[in-house]
Amino acid sequence: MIKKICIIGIGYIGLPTASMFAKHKYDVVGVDINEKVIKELNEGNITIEEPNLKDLVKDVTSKGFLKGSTKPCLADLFIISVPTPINEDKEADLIYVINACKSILPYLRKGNIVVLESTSPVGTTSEIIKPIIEKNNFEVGVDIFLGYCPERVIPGNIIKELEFNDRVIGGINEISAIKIKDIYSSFVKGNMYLTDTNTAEMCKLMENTYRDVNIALANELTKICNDLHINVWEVIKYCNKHPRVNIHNPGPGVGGHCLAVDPWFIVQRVPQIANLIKISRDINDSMPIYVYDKIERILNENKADKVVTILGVTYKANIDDTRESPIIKLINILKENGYNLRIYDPNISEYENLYDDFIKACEDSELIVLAVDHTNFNNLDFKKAKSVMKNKIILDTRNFLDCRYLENEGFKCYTI
Ligand code: SAJ
Repeated sequence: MIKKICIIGIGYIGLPTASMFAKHKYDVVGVDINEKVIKELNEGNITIEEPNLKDLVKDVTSKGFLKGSTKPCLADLFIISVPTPINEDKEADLIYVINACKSILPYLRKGNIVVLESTSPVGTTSEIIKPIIEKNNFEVGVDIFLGYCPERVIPGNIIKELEFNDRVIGGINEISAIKIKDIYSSFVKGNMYLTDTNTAEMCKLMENTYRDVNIALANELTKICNDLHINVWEVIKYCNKHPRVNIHNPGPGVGGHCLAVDPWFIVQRVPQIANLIKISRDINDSMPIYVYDKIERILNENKADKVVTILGVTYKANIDDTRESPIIKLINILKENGYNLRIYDPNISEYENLYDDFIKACEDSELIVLAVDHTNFNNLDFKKAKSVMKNKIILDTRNFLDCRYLENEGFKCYTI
């Protein structure tokens, strides 16, 4: 019987997962090397922005089902949910996974279950985690049950998707997979499909790669349409009326800790085969410079100075996360080229040249660049902004704003 769960890494995925188990009355300890995160957690607070997470954490910590600690402890189930970033050579840095695994060794007992949740290159569970556990003289699959059980949740809707999305669970052997499914079924209402660890690891990588490659196709289509003077948004709209076509949205690039990272884990393993995946990454990475070139052309065309307002810094809409954000790359390119920037993003609290007032961020500006499609940007007072701007130009990189309305208001509108 599983009673106690120890989760190593209580970030964007670990904390919601820990909270879900705690909600179902398991005795959960969330472990993190960040003392501030632990202190806040033990006071019932969270340090990340995610809808409904705050209330859930308050509830389970106040009832004593979830506690924070900087050290692991004895438990029945250990879940490793730490970051797997890429290094400069675009290879997975597994140091956090390795350290997390080593940190639980003194607490492992016969019959325990170990689950890796972190997105990892194929082979991580069987070739890296398993040998570390075996060093403690355990027979993995018999004494210790081991598997890979990645999440599939979208930031902004994590709590709901943790519960309702299907999962793929890879076990080091069948009994491990079955035991992991049993425990996750305490809160997962989606289907859970059982397989081996390498297959589950490849599924996780390929799901995000699928999306990245499709976005690359949309971004390449944008470049082609611009060259041929066709409106890409109209092309996409009509193509997607086909019952088996779903062209994704082009934009200023792909960010976040998943799509911009995971495809590289496949490329690193089979660089001679993964050509489409690599080229898609390169296309998506080229978008900030593509938007920069567009900004340059617009300003030249309108004989305007390099004073630009950027709306949005996060890697996508309605979140507070700026990791791998293509907008930061765009901002850096603009700065390197002598631009005077005014940045407005109510979802973040600190950034160079960040204004907390939209109208102030538009003062003397020559051009507004809509970089992120935060829903509340729909309510911005562009009429008022117009009165303080020098040139009344807008570049909408997401096809988000109502250009017809803005043009009626006297703006000149561009899209990518
Ligand atoms: N983007 C586009 N065009 C699109 C869709 C997205 O340019 O048509 C951009 C976004 O602006 C953003 C980036 O792609 O910069 C990634 O955003 P996203 O919403 O596609 O994905 P993430 O990274 O927030 O979450 C993904 C999800 N994976 C898939 O949808 C296949 C999520 O389900 C995963 O759980 C998550 O990665 C993860 O943790 O791996």
